[in-house]
This record gives sequence, C-alpha cells and structure tokens, in this order.
Amino acid sequence: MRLERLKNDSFLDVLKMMAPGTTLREGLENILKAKTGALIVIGDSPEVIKIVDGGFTINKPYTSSHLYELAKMDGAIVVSKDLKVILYANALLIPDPTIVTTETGTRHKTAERFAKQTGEIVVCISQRRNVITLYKDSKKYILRDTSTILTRANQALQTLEKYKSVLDAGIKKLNVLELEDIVTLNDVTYVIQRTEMVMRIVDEIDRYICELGNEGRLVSMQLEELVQNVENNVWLVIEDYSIKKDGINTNDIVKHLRNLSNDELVDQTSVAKLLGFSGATVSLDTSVLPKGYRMLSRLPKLPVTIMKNMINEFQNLQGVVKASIEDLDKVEGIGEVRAKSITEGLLRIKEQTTMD
Ligand code: 3AT
Ligand code: 3AT
Ligand code: MN
Repeated sequence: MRLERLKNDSFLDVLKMMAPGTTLREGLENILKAKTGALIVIGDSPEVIKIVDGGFTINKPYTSSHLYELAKMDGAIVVSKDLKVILYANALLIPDPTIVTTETGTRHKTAERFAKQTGEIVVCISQRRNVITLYKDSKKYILRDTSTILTRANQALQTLEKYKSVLDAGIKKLNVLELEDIVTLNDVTYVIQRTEMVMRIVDEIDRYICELGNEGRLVSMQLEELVQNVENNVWLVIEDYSIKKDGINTNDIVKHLRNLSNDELVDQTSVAKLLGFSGATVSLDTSVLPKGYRMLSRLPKLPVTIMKNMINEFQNLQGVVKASIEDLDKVEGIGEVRAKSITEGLLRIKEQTTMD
C-alpha cells in the first residue's frame, strides 16, 4: 500500500537495480576504484543495437569482474536489459548528434544523448571525477555514496519522529473529542493534514531505502516501527467524516490527498473540501459527527460487516455509544453475548481515552 505512493517514480527501479548489494553495483564500484572510467548501456532493443558500432561481441554471462575487466578498454560496454549477459565491449555509441546535451566530455555527452534517444539506462563512470552518473530518458542522476544517503535518511527519520509525535497528539485529542461529541472540522482536517505530512517524509525515506539496498535494513526497521497503522488510521478518519457524493469513495479521497501540493496541504480548508465540505464558506468551526469506523475498529474481533450494520442502524458513533444492550441485540449479526462485549469494549475505550 505504501510503496504504491512511489509508483510514479520510475527512476526508483533504476536505483534499486544498482543499489548496494547487487552485482551491478559491485561492478560499478570496482571500476570506480580502478579509475578506468566506463560507459555502460543497459539494453538490447533493436533501437539500441542500431546505434552501437563495432567493438567486440562478448555474449558472456554478466559478472562484476567481467564488467570490471572490460572497462579497461576504451569505448562502451553493452549489457542485456535483464543484466544477465554482457553483449559488447569496446563499442562506439553513435546517437543522433543533434540531440541536445548539457554535458561537456564526449563520454557524458554520448551517454545523455543515447539515453534520450533510446529511453534505456546508460551508466557513465567518469575517469577524472570519480562519480557515477545515470541517464534514462531525459533524466540524469548522480549516484551518491552510501554514507551520504545514510546520513540523510537518519536526519529524515529524526524529522519523522517529531512529526509523528505531533500527529499522535492530534489523534489523542480527536479520541477525546469524539467520545464527548464535540468534534469540529478543524480537529478532523488537522489529523488528516498531519498524517499526509508524515507520509511525505515516509516517501522520502522509502526512496532512500530503495537506493540503499542491503545497507538500508536498519533504516527500514526504524521506519516500520514509526509508521505502523498511520495509513490505516487516516483511512478510517476519512471514512468517518467524508460526505460521500458523486460516487467518490475513501480510496479516491486518499489519492486526491496525496496529489495536493505542499502549499495546498498547509491549508486545512483544502482537506475539508476533499472530505466533501464544499461551498464558498467552509468553516473549520463546523461541528461534525464521526460515523464511528475508527473508534469501533478498536473493538476486538468485530467483523467489518457487523460494524457497518451497527453504523447503519444508529447513524453515528454517538448513536452506537448510547445504544443499550437490547438495541445492539437487534442489529443483524449481533447476539446477546456480542452486544455485551461491545458495550464493555466501548466502556474500556472510554476509560483508556480519558486516562491518557
Ligand atoms: P588513444 O590511443 O587511447 O589515445 P583512442 O582512439 O583509443 O585513442 P579514445 O576512445 O581513448 O581514443 O578517446 C580519447 C579521447 O579522444 C577522448 C575524447 O576526448 C577524444 N575523442 C574521441 N572521439 C572523439 C570525437 N568524436 N570528437 C571529439 N573528441 C573525441
Ligand atoms: P571523463 O569524465 O573524462 O571520464 P568525458 O565525458 O570527459 O569523461 P572523454 O571525452 O574524456 O569523456 O572520453 C573518455 C572516454 O569515453 C573515451 C572513450 O573511451 C569513451 N567514449 C567517449 N565517447 C564515446 C562513444 N561515443 N562511444 C563509446 N565510447 C566513448
Ligand atoms: Mn574527459
């Protein structure tokens, strides 16, 4: 669910392909150390082969040491798209010279043009500057070393921790207000806004984790610990408060939320609009009633269908809270035993909520 947030980021797959721990990265690092420089094309489409000239046909399984040895020669190395076979070495790449490039050296110019023309990945290792540059379509990315990314990831984790505690405070407040039946649109949009802010930092860290490969395990574990339930919680908040119209469902609203610009997200009224509170004057002071999905999902072993039946029967959370055991008993799927356990469960939630 979370990585779906990053699925428009096509470069991420490229970074994963050459993350630390992969044999491709191992080969690139070796070339970097040997300071021979390299120009490597990853692709074998007819489009690619058409603009690769001469060189040696290798056709040998890819290994990092073969790649390293072949990089000692001038020219380019061509590797199959699946990274399984080294196809050519010492080859001359002849992309269309009229394609615009911002690079200066012939190797880098060639790499940029080749990537733009074919859409394939071209890796350029500079002999003089000791950097690995990736080109794909019109995108360019300079690979950073692991320690730099780790530092950034750890800084992002610290920011995340702060944002998460602000969010948690907002959720606790919402819990109290819901049970006392004094929620305003302000409290709701605040929690949704804060969750999305948290998720944007999570996206950033997820990107680092992809790029870190097997060096990202600790970061990943810390991240999982921090974001447990965050997405699920906001889903339930939206389910509780959104005014459903035009066939828009909670998943749609979650998607729209993700697409808000940072400026829009800062303004809680844009979140209110997503929930369906439209009109020229959306006041954040408006009183709102939760349907109760989020609170009721805290009850142990309560199937979603029964939860829905209850909410349909009693309209909203307050209706459910005020229902007697007899009232509950009448709901489809609820017998006396379950009715009792629901009442007890709600009582326990009330105690817990006022306690902390
Ligand atoms: P050496 O024997 O290594 O000196 P070579 O024919 O193997 O020559 P390289 O591929 O090593 O050539 O290229 C050496 C430099 O020549 C790299 C680049 O700065 C320059 N060069 C190569 N091809 C071109 C070109 N088409 N236009 C401008 N400069 C070029
Ligand atoms: P460095 O940062 O110096 O490594 P550069 O972009 O300045 O890279 P150069 O002109 O110094 O590039 O060329 C370095 C080598 O790149 C020379 C040759 O082995 C390779 N090279 C350059 N153009 C091509 C090409 N069209 N096809 C294959 N190999 C190329
Ligand atoms: Mn050069």
